[in-house]
Amino acid sequence: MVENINRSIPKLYEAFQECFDIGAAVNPRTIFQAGDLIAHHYNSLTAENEMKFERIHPAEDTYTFEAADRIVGFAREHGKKLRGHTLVWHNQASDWLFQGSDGGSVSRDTLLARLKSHINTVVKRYQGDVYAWDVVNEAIADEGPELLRPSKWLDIAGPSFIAKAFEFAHEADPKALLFYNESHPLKRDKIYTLLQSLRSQGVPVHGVGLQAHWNLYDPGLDDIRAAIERYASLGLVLHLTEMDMSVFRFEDRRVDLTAPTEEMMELQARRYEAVFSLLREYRNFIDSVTFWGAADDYTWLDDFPVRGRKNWPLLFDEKCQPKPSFWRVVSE
Ligand code: 9MR
Repeated sequence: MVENINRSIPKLYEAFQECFDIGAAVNPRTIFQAGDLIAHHYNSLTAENEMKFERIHPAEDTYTFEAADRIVGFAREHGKKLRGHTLVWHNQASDWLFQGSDGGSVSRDTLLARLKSHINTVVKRYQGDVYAWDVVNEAIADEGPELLRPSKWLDIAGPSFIAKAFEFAHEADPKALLFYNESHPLKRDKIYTLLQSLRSQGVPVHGVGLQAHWNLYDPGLDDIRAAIERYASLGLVLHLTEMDMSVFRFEDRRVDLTAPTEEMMELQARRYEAVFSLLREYRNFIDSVTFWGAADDYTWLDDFPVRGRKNWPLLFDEKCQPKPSFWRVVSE
């Protein structure tokens, strides 16, 4: 256990009670190592990897629910909301899904039938626990004029795999809120185009997830504001689904730091303060803000974009103690 938490400090989620839920992405290791911190400060949880295709459905007739079930059990025990992540992604999708019995590419009909069966099984299993699903994750092209990113989903099933996924999820759990989840605020026009087209076809999509993997310098507040306004104009619910604030610029590959500098932590506190003050302004549109981790003892950024380089992107430090960023965010 790394944590020894101070229960007399404000609960993070209570500081935002009038605005939106405050969530954390968790995994079996963090609910074990930092369970008290998670239970104290966050009122919504997302499984970081445990509900993804590859993890939960590694072979056509094999489902591995144990790790996801453990997270669902923790959420139940502590009365936390749960966001489901994620049903369709180009990444962490099992290879068998796209292969036919002859080893070649599967047909469109078979792929869609497999998708339906997967979504039906997973969504029904967590019906009543998971109130919102990231149904499709990062389907939009990172660059260039194309709307959609090249993927096996797109190659085999064509663009309608997106609408199909939402339809299957809605059929499996008509009460679940269904989200399209994407990364960068600069993709906002493409996201808008995709969502508008889904809405005009009557596809059951209820919300946009804005991931928010940001750093001390980028993106600018104006871009964040513009993205929020654009999505809000669609009349959809907005969730910030994967927030963190790396201390490095994306291009910065230096590996010489063993602890964050004071200057970095001050800059981070100012950024978080400014970001949360912006989010409060849009509280009528934003229902949930989830951090992609609970505390700096574990973050996916320790392995990205430089494997093994420590990062300190969250509101609590490696010992689960509140950082300057925490104080600035709760005392607004
Ligand atoms: O945090 C996740 C990390 O542990 C996995 O190795 C990685 C696999 O690509 O996925 C990370 O989570 C991603 C999330 O599911 C979707 N948006 C981007 C996140 C960071 O890569």
